[in-house]
Amino acid sequence: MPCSESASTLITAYADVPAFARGQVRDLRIRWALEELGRDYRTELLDVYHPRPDAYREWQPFAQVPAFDDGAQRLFESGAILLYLGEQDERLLPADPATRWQAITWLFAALNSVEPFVAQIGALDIFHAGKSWAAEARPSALKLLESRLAATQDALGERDWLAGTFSVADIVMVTVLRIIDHAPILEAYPTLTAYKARGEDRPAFRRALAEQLESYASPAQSGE
Ligand SMILES: N[C@@H](CCC(=O)N[C@@H](CS)C(=O)NCC(=O)O)C(=O)O
Repeated sequence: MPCSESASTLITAYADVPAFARGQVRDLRIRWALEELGRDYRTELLDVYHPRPDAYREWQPFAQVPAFDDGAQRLFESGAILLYLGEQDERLLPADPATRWQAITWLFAALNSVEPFVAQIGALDIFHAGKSWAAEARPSALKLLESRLAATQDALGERDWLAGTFSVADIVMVTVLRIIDHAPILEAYPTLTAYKARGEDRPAFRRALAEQLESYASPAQSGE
């Protein structure tokens, strides 16, 4: 397992999270990328239930995870960290300029044109569950999300991966699509469903997910 106490690459994650967040926290993206490379990393585990130490904001201004430090760069934002890792290895970001720019374009599209709509549904369903205004807002939020999912599916077409070959864009898009695992939304998009399953079937993804889940201090509680 690339998780090693002596590794020079450090990422932040949470020591524990509620059940609904397990397998969703964005350190998974960085763990997945590092697993694809077989690169050792260690984790600094923070407390999600209490304000993060003030000093942490000097590294991650929003006091969120993940943050990244390899001794050369201290970074935050999962997309930027993935780009940085991709620059170092064409298994994450293809060398051919046309393919590389497709991957970068889709990385931004996943973060900026799909994730906000997916996150909106996640917030309404999970953080605001049971509130009448959330139930009222959901149909229009769902409609917007569905149009983004349809467009993504059309654009993916027959390809296995967004840029034609696996890249950081797929790490983000697959983890973005996982955010709506709690609801039967993606099943109306068979090509995207198969794409997400292809990503989740990669040994590096499975190792990354196992590492994240194993790092949590307490077993998942039902109803958390
Ligand atoms: N845009 C950031 C989002 C990071 C983010 O949302 N982190 C969440 C966990 S997935 C977090 O730390 N939430 C706790 C908080 O905001 O206090 C990225 O992609 O790195």
